[in-house]
Amino acid sequence: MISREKHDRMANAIRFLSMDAVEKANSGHPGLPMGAADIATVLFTRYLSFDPKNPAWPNRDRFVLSAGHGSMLLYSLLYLTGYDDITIDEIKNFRQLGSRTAGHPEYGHAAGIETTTGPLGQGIANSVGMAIAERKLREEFGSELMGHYTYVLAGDGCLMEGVSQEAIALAGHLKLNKLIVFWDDNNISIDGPISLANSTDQHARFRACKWHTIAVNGHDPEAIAAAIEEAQKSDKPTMIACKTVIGFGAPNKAGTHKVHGSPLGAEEIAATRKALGWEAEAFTVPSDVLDAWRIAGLRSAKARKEWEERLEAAEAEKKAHFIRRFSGELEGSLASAISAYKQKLAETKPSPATRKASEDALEVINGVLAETIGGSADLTGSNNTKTSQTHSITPDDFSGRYIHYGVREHGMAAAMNGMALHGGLIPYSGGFLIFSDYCRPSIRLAALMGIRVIHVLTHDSIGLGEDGPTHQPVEHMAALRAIPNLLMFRPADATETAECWQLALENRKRPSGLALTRQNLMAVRTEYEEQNLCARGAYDLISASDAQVTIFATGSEVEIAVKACQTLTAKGIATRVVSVPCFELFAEQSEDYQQAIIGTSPVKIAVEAGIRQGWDHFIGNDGIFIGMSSFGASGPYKDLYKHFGITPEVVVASAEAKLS
Ligand SMILES: Cc1ncc(C[n+]2csc(CCOP(=O)(O)OP(=O)(O)O)c2C)c(N)n1
Repeated sequence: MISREKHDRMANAIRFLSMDAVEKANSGHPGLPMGAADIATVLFTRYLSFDPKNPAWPNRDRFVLSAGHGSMLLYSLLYLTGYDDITIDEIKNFRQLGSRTAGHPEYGHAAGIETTTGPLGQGIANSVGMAIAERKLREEFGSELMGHYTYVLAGDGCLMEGVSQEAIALAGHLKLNKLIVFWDDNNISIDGPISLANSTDQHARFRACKWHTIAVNGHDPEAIAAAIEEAQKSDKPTMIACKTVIGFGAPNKAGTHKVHGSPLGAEEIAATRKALGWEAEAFTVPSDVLDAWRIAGLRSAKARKEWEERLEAAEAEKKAHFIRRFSGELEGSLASAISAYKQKLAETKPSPATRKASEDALEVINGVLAETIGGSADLTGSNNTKTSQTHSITPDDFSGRYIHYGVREHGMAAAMNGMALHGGLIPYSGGFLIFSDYCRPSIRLAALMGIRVIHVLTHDSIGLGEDGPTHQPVEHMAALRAIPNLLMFRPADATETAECWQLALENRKRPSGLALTRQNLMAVRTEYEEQNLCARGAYDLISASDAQVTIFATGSEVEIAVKACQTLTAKGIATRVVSVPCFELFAEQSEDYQQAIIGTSPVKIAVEAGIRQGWDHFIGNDGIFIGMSSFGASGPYKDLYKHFGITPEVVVASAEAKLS
């Protein structure tokens, strides 16, 4: 039992580390850590099951600081509870180049940072994915190996962001009762009081989404503790509204937006020291307080050890499977299964849409990998993401492997990040490429964090036809290619689709997107190649020595390139075709390889039913680009290709004109 006095001193340690670090950095957000210190102290000293010396323990409780600007709250907690990564020097180096204590918590910088937060709303939406992962893995491996809570601290900002609504609705629907959100209900954001912009009754909102809600004084440790215990017993996810004072303890600035995002200043810090009776110097935590925190950090070591014993005692195959799943390694037999499938494709030479080819590839993949968890934002039949192995998950039955995310692309992408971060699962989703715009903030964070999530993005061009320009991606490939560390694949046929899927799965430290067609495509890869030709990003599909014309193309336009090549070759014009399924992988090849692929043809043409941006790397700024420079239109897709001049005839005519 921690006395009130001890609790206050422990919470004040967070407050002073935070305000002193922000002061030293001359930048940062002291208000939230000071206001939420009591909540965090109760959670970390009494309830959170975690082990700073074994931070990756798969069955630890997850804590997500969704309000990432309050990063000093998390860094203080990690230092105080004894994580090796966050030393007092790291705290002193808050926000400095190369420190682990970046402005906002960054996944991978230090153990204990479960996800990168800062873009408001993302953390709470990630946490829904973490809670889904916990529930799914508990179903799969049993509660002796999986059974933990996911706790979130979210601010007004997180709850105002739209993505939080998608996340909350999904969590309530799925009855994720081990998800517990603390709302730092302090009435303040940057512009001033929340009343400037928001009148939402958050309790009514959460309840409407099938959550349990509780309201407490966020500075009353016993009330917070009682709320957590009540939440743990709930059969629904719980939101605990904690009334707090932002910048608690600062005599002149507490409760105002002045403490949100600026240093308090020496004078106010001195006044706060006086007000809270804190005599220790900056960055010094009194030894009794530090000891109490370190003891709190040891609280769950026994639970972790017992868990390890249970894993050790598990049946050998189950144990090995669990360990592999959390290592992120793929099943060894995947490569041979894909080879066998490619062999079959070479024999049958099918001509499906690549969205259907993706389903067929997934049928193979899902048969080998138990860790894939599919889904779609209400476009299952269009995205072809459901296979015979992936039954639907329902609120009361998590034995399936397929999530009906509802029409919630952003929430889906953020939840997928949470699942990947949790470990044990490889999430893939389905949506339209056009609506990658709705997922973009989460895809960007997946790329920044370096996590494996795979987005199946179908209906990838004007080739979708009649739905028209609102649904036809034009700038999307270029926009997604602009995100560092994201692999964007646009396969040309069934074989390339299988290869791109394999690459997406094998790339453990980055997310992938697969842009796939609605319309059928002819097989362009007709011979079996053991090697994954897409792995180099671009390769010679049709070679020609002394080619006068080289045509580069992706996805559905490879077929157009091949047909144009046939005509040009028949006319005696030596022509090559280069398939370019992935810009990013190509950019990683040796200079020699890149130069050889780009080649020296006097005429270089790129064909992609999107914008030119990015293609000059292949064709030079004097190259010919055949694609889109406007929005699309509604009509049968063949008419659209003609209307926008993306045809073999136009390619041939352009090549001839340039050569003459
Ligand atoms: C998506 C997004 N938009 C804007 C911001 C900039 N921003 C950072 S904190 C903040 C206000 C947050 O208010 P609240 O959650 O109440 O935090 P508190 O003031 O209590 O610290 C804003 C707008 C952001 N980080 N993310």
